[in-house]
Amino acid sequence: MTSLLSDIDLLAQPRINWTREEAGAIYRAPFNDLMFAAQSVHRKGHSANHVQTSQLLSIKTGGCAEDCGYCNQSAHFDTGLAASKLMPLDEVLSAAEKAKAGGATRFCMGAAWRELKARDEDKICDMISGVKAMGMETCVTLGMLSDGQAEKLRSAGLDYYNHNLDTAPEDYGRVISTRTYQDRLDTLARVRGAGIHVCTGGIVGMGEDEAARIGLLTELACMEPHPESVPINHLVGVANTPLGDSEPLDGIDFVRTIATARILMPKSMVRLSAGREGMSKELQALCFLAGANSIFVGEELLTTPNPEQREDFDLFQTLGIEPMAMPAAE
Ligand code: SAM
Ligand code: DTB
Ligand code: SF4
Repeated sequence: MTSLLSDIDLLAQPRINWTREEAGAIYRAPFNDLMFAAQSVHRKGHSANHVQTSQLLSIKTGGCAEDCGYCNQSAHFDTGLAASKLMPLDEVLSAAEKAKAGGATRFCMGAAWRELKARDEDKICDMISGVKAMGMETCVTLGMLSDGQAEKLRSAGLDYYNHNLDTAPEDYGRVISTRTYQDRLDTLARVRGAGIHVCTGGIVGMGEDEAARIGLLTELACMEPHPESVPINHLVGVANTPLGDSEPLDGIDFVRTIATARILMPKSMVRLSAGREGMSKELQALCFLAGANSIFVGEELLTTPNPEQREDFDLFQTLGIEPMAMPAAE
């Protein structure tokens, strides 16, 4: 076994000075060694059989000015998706009530924006405070933030801000041209500075090479402190987007990505995010064994399908997994 995986107590302590060589050695370790270490690290920091559930809502769909090569919502590609205006508050709150009744503990509101504009700030703050008042955790993903906006969102009751690095810095230009990696890091710094929990991860299965996956994981694992929440998305291929026809990532490589995330960021929640619709229950079970402990529930992600509630309930039953309870209010 690589010496990097032999001391579980050491691995269970977060560190932020990972090198790509170390991350690569973990990623490429014999599968059984990798899984054993990932599950051992997982048990040191998390409950073995509990998985957190978040539910997404697209509060503003389509027509986005960015050109992310994977996205259904970019105005640069003709995906056939109808664009909509910002959803009214009452519709957002009734969707949150439904999500809560279905068992989700966090409600994540996503807008297809390049950045949050001043004219929308108050409306978003009302959505956050309304969802918070229901006792759910709140999360939004609204694109880039400028000075002062994160503080405003935090005051409204925001718990998490999602903003993904998506891929390794050297792979970024292949995927997105309308903003830089540094733009993303700047927004994440604003989120962190305002005392909001950071949710950041990436997408795999968009034709990247193994080095790019390892590079993404290393970037995330060198953030200080580690992001509280790390979504690992598998590309949901969308017709007429530049990356829509990418070859799906081999399942074992996907599990290696999850296991490496778990080991590099031992205390973070690792979310098995987009792409579950195309995954067998055996592959999802391996992801949980590798240390994934969060999923998106509900039949839709933002604009693409997610497994039905019944299927996820059956999966949890089969595996003896309990959904995590709502955390106590802060
Ligand atoms: N516009 C905001 C932004 O990009 O930060 C928020 C919404 S955006 C849809 C949130 C994230 O969803 C992206 O960063 C990307 O990682 C993920 N995502 C988008 N389209 C996807 C797809 N087709 N498959 C998998 N993940 C996707
Ligand atoms: C994240 O990492 N994945 C979610 C959430 N953060 C916002 C979004 C997945 C979107 C999948 C494509 C769609 O449904 O449009
Ligand atoms: Fe816009 Fe976000 Fe889609 Fe990029 S991922 S095109 S920023 S909605």
